Amino acid sequence: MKKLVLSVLAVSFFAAFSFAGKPFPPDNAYWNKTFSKLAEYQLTGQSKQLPLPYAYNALEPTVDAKTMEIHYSKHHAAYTKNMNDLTASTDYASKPIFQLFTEIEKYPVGLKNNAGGFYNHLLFWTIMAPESGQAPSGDLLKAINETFGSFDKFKEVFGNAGKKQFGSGWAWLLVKDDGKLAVSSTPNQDNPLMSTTEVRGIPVLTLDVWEHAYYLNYQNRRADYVDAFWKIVNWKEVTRRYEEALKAVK
Ligand code: MN3
Repeated sequence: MKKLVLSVLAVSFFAAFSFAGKPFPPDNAYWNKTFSKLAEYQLTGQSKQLPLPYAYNALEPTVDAKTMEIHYSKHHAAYTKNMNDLTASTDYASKPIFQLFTEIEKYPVGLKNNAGGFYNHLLFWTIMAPESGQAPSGDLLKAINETFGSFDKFKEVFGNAGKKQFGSGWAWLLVKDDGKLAVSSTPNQDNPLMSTTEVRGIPVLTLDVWEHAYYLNYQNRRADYVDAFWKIVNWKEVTRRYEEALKAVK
């Protein structure tokens, strides 16, 4: 009897959420539909690197020109080429990579690593800009304050996600399916768009904490690199991405 009541409750619970047009918890189909509202949904496994939006030396002294050049022209170029090679002559060559991410366990691990590397760096370049004293404002600042308590507390939480990620990986600020912000970290080239990632959502800010991103200038001092990162965040672009993500999860 107790079991029956629980089942009825469970059915009503899920039915209630399904009626709202969104399965609970959000499934791969939900995420694919949500991602399809983003401009970057047009990216496929055959997409190429976009031009870097600034010169190699534009982020100095936080990121030195040599690091930027190797990072963009060697590391990011290699992920892109490998992704292009892996998807060429497959039936998913022209599928959006965001769609592939929503069911990434179905594909070869090389695709996860290289399509992840392709997209994560593409996003990373856009959310940095030459030092300009920018800071978040408006609805984004309000959401940061509501979620983390203050902007300083957010920087601490995000910074720790990057500093404490063991080995290579990324720190993320993302918009979850409920429109709320969250901070997370992922190993390797994983990201919050992937079905294999625990905290799923639309990333709006990210930081590469692979050694290749900082070793020439900071050597083993990853924490110094993470702390310096705030000087070159392109908050205008993060805000644009935040607004786009909010509309997509609605
Ligand atoms: Mn990198």
